[in-house]
Amino acid sequence: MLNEIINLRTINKQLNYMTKNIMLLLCGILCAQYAFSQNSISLANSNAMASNIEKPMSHDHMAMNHVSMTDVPAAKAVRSADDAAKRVTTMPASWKGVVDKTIALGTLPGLKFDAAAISVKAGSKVKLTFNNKDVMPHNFVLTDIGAGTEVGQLALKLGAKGAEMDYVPSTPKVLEYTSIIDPNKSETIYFNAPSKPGSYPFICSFPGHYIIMKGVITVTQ
Ligand SMILES: [Cu+2]
Repeated sequence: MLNEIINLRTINKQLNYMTKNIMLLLCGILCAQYAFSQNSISLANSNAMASNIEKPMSHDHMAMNHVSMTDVPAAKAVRSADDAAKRVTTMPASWKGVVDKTIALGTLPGLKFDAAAISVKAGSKVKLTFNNKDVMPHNFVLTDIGAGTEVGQLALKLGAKGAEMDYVPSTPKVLEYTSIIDPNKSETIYFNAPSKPGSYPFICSFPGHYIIMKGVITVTQ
């Protein structure tokens, strides 16, 4: 009997130890992945800057193309026009300065948005400012009805190219998004609320955050 108890205790200890190790390993992989992709971006940027310096005043077409490419942040170069249209950071001219709904969304420590439930009218003109007050980078991704988890999982599958895509997968299930916002930075996006009433989940798609960092925008008639 005593032997069995001792055995059980040993097994329990080993299990605890294994769980801790697996958690540490997972954290390590996520951090390394993020750091790696951040480094590739800054390398790409510095290479682009270097080639710019070589030919600053040239007017041939190749060089002009080259210069205009460097004007586009490396992080956005990977996007299709459709995906880029889901992150509009200047007010559309057709709005003529009129916004129906202004949303200020922030973050809290512990992978949380500071508002879990937001309500907007169908089709209304929304100005959303995402202000990251946390110590970790986060983003805001509005998804189609019921698609929060699916989009979070697709973001995980982006792997090494995730960072340059702001961890936003290319899918119709993503409706609007901000880029990944560093601590104490913010970004404002403009979009028309969905025309179909319903519950539209929003998440942070930074790897793994979607599991708990989420909320819902309720679109009303
Ligand atoms: Cu996050």
